[in-house]
Amino acid sequence: MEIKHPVPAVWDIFCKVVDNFGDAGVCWRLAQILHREHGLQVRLWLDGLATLHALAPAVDPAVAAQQVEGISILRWTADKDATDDAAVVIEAFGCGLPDAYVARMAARPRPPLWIVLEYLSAESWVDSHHGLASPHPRLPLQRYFFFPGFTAATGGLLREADLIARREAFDDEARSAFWRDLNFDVPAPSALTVSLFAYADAPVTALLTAIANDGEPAIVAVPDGVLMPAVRAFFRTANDAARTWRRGALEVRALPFLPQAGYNELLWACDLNFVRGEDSLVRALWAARPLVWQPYRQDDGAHQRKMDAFLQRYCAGMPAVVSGSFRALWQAWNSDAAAWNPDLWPAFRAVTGDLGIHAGRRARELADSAELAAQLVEFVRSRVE
Ligand code: TRH
Repeated sequence: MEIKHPVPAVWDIFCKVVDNFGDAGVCWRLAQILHREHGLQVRLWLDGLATLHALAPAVDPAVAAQQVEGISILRWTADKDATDDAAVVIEAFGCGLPDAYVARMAARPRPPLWIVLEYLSAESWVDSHHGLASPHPRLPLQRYFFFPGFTAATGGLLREADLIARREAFDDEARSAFWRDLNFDVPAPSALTVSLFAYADAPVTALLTAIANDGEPAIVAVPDGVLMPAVRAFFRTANDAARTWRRGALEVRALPFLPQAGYNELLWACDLNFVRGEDSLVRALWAARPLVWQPYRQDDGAHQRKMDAFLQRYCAGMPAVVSGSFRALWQAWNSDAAAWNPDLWPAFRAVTGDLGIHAGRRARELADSAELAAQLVEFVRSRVE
């Protein structure tokens, strides 16, 4: 029988909120899985507690040190040093660690394992970079680069152990309860339900116009955020209190920004999900529904390469006629409004049934691969033996 070496119990995760929700969202999810499923003591050092509060309302943004769901959440400010008894230190998205903390890491007889958690990408170079070590330029320390990804050569994707079972148990009754709890009518079965989460530069007006003109009923649910000005402008209303607007076949519902668990349910309750950045993309994949992704825009065009690489992987095995309509809508959604033409939406809508089957297949394949937090734990185990 294989005897597994124990994994050190105390882990620090350092995270800076650059902007948006993804950095905090990924770290919070990772912290929860490490604690709940691997029994680890996790401290999350975060500079943006208000962002985490939006995702996890139990977190009090005014409290510098608190325990939520078994995880220590510590406000991280530039002038404040971190205590340093962790055996594993995760630097999320290259946010940097406090200088004094790093110096003490190097001074310890057995320095902690320093892991840089990187951004998700489907690009092929990730396979050969995952797990590589890089020596610190001045101190006797190594940093290991851990890449999330879609192949067996990468760190995989975050997935709670019970996620797929919870999604499968989310039946019609749960779906109806989801809408009622938000004080909305249960959508008619004939309506296509769509969740819409995107950056402010997405061609929202073009999409809403296309859906309104389509003639087939659709309900678009928009969590509170940067899209609301464009939605209000589309309906020519400044009424902040309104929660539902209609034009033609289109109904738009203004949702609150949901806690992370509620956002899962929104994705399960909808027939089609528009997502952005990193974490909501992964959530949409686990939701096993058709999806449209807007990657986080980067000045050097890296987002376009990321999208192309993802599309290449995701569309493998998709019939050409389906992938043609699918890719066309994705490209237009990631361009400006001038790239839209009236055929895009009807062509996409016509293939949503096929896209649903494909999404189910992809979710099953991905769920057969090793999960990110579990791989991280094994990575640590293999280096402390
Ligand atoms: O918020 P984002 O745009 O974050 C981005 C990306 O992570 C990007 O990689 C990073 O470089 C940039 O920030 C700085 O998108 P993302 O990653 O999908 O994170 C959104 C989080 O918000 C995710 O955890 C889901 C959650 N969410 C809710 O909990 N409730 C909601 O109502 C919505 C819309 C999202």
